Amino acid sequence: MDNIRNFSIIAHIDHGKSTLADRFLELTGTISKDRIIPQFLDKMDLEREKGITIKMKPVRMSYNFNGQNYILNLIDTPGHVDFSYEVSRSLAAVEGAILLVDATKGIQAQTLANLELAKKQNLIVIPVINKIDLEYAKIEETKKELAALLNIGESEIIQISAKNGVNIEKVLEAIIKKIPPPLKDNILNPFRALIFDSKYDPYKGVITYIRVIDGEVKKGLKIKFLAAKEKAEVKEVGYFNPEFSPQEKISAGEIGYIITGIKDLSMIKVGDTIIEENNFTSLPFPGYREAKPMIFISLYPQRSNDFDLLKEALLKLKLNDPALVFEQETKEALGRGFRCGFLGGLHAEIISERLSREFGLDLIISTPSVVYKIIDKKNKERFIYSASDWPNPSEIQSIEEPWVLLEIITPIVYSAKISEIIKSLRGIFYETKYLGAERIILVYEMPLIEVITNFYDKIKSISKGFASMNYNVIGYRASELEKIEILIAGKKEEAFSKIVPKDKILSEGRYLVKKLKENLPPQQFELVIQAAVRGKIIARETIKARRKDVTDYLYGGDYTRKRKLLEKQKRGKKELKEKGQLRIPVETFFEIFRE
Ligand SMILES: Nc1nc2c(ncn2[C@@H]2O[C@H](COP(=O)(O)OP(=O)(O)OP(=O)(O)O)[C@@H](O)[C@H]2O)c(=O)[nH]1
Ligand SMILES: [Mg+2]
Repeated sequence: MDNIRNFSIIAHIDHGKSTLADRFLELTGTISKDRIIPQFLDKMDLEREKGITIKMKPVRMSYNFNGQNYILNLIDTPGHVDFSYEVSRSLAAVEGAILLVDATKGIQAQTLANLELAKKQNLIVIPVINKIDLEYAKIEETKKELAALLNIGESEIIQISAKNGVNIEKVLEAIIKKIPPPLKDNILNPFRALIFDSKYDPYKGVITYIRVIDGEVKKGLKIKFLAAKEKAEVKEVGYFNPEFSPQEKISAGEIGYIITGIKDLSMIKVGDTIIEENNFTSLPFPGYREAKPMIFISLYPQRSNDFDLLKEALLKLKLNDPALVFEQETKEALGRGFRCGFLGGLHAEIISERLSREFGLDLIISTPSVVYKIIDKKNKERFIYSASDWPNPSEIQSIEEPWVLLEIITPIVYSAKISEIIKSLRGIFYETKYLGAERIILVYEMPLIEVITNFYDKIKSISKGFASMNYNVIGYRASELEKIEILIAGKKEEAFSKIVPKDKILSEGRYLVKKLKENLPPQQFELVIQAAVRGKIIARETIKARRKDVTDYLYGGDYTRKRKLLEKQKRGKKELKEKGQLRIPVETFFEIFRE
């Protein structure tokens, strides 16, 4: 047990976590050099297409240092702000974290946010500067910033190139020397483990990812889940190699998985504690704080028969992504579906894509919405999660929407342009703070809805990728808002309804119909698209009737991938055509929501 080290790699997005993990896998011989592909642990289709990590990934490695063999349990984490729940969960399973900073970018918003998470868990932090091979790397400056942030000497910071494999051994040495091994005495206690992640497997049922805190677990052990109050028998235990690798047992201090054959999806909760069945004294771990959804989207199956499939799919995805929340709802125009809560726009897009790809579901997806507070004429408070539930204007006395305190770290040269955008999105200046000589932290107050819909992409592109942001909800504020409704071929399409500030009705209405025109698949007949407010038409576009092959129009972009999609979604398409209904691919919805 003295030779075990458990650690995560944390950083801002793209700072090189998964690339560093590649070098660890190589150097420890976990994966042979000829089998390594860049970002080896990013296995999911969507991770590879988007070039980002979405899920945390545990992997067990063994490494010989000074004649001693060590077990290194690594958890690679995502850097995008929408997946910070993955980071916080991984940190509860380890004793230390590598804090990686890209030398060309310096400290960024999620460097700070993730460091905070690590500190809260009292983890040992190993500071590492990456990408020193790049010509424009600002190594000295970054070192200064990081030393000041952590209150340490600059000599403690390791400089590496994860891409070229420079100084990786030094990081492994620091892990072994600085991060403490798990507590020794715990091995004598009865078995107790924390569930930090889980996954559904069609053959094996639920696979729970655990950090064993006390005792050990073997096949045949009778266990119980404390919060869920359920019992089960262990069918298989193992390590992450990174594939599931069955073992005789896993013991205190180790990270691994157990399979119990449970198929009831609502039974296993990430953050729950597992103990031996006949143990009545062990206490539960504090568990995880619940993820707090920021935006809501309604998902409806395009074929009403798919409702049960959608429900099952959401339950399965929730096992793998506890930040997803959902609740059943019924709407006149759309039938039975789910109101889903997400941590941000990318999170919503990823889940919707996974529903489509992994479960072959065709979905109707509503415009992303925050939770609006409406005081009606009878002085009653109502919370509205979707534009389609917006009350009749005659019933509304006042409206409030959530606001955030927004912090943007940017090189000073881009700050004027960024401030301009923020102001156009109703932002109110709060303060600026300086970070070194060339960078600044802009602090603004802004409506949450403006922050979570494409704002990040905008400031990224303006700042050539150098600006980063973080935000916290500060409460509700009064707003003047209106609902824009969309009519396609004269029929109201509730999914596209949107709540906008009163003074932006016209520009938003025009923009929405134009966006729909550009993205909707043409039909056999001319299609009129209209935007209306309080029953009055404010904008209009027409899509000409289609002539040629539908598939050309249905999908833009990469043809082979779309082709595969098409195969998957064939089921039921004919039925829709016969009914003359629009069929819209998942990515088209998000294309339309993007500004
Ligand atoms: N030149 C150079 N590029 C690097 C280095 N390390 C990583 N990169 C590149 O940086 C990009 C992002 O690397 P990733 O390893 O995916 O970054 P990440 O931190 O895992 O990203 P997320 O998981 O999405 O947060 C890739 O294009 C890498 O090739 C390095 O040391 N030098
Ligand atoms: Mg990654």
